[in-house]
Amino acid sequence: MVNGIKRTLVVIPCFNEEATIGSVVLKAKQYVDEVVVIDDGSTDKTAKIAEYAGATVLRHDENKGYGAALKSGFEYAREKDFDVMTILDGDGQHDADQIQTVMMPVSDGKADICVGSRFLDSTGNMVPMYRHFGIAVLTKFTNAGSEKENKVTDGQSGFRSYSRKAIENIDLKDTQMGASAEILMQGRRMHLNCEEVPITCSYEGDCSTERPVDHGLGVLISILKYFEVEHSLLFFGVPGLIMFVAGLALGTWVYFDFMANNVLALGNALITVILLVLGTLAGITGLILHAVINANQRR
Ligand SMILES: Nc1nc2c(ncn2[C@@H]2O[C@H](COP(=O)(O)OP(=O)(O)OP(=O)(O)O)[C@@H](O)[C@H]2O)c(=O)[nH]1
Ligand SMILES: [Mg+2]
Repeated sequence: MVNGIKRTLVVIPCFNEEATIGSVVLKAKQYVDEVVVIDDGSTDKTAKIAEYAGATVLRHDENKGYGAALKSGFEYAREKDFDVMTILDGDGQHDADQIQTVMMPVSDGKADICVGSRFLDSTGNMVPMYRHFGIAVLTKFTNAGSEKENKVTDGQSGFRSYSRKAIENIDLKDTQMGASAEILMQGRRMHLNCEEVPITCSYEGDCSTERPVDHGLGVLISILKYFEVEHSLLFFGVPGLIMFVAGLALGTWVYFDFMANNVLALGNALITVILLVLGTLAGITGLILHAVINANQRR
């Protein structure tokens, strides 16, 4: 902050975006103090064009993934002491003229994370049906456990703003496309305020650089991994308890059947043992993970 004015940064993660990056940087420059392009090991002229258009370029020697590019953006914002960081894609799908709209709730101190949503106001948005469905499913998972006011309609949007508090506290682990969900899930744990504003997003000529099914599955696995860590007791404990109770019920049936007919139902007896062992193991795993995570957080 200089003389009470917040210092603003735009970060653009890029992998081979020479066709679009120049115009995105030129537009973005009008709205913030500095534009940084994270060139994620591009093999084309992305870095040269971005520099020429007036961006600071940070290069990864090799392609490390979207999440790794975001992580570099967060690190830069921390190092250079920025108050507000806005991230948008370099492939031209986002309209850089909407930077102010996305930045506003954060600059005004109303939110720590502001998500530009493709689904709040559908005018101008042409999200293909299958993507719409995939994003809705992933957003449902991301929102699980969030308070109502922090739930989002577009958990996969890459157009977002972050406050200084978010910049200082978000510590990304996911190096790939799961990063967008991880940020929201971390934000929830840290009680960061989350808001949404409507944005447009272009799908002309399909700008995606990854196959949508791989993309979706990767994100889902990453959300489940985070959920498993965040809610270890629930994740392991509930299935463990269900298996244990089912084992007990089946075991009781096997016992009474044996007493009545003097024949042991071997198959059911085996299933009983498996259910009891798996249930116990899952329960113990949940308890241990829960204790370790709690101890870590207290530290
Ligand atoms: N796919 C991909 N994108 C990267 C990577 N590193 C940086 N990016 C940039 O991240 C932004 C988003 O990537 P896209 O593949 O367009 O993903 P998306 O826009 O969420 O997906 P679509 O809605 O399918 O277009 C783009 O500006 C990419 O250039 C990477 O390793 N892989
Ligand atoms: Mg894209």
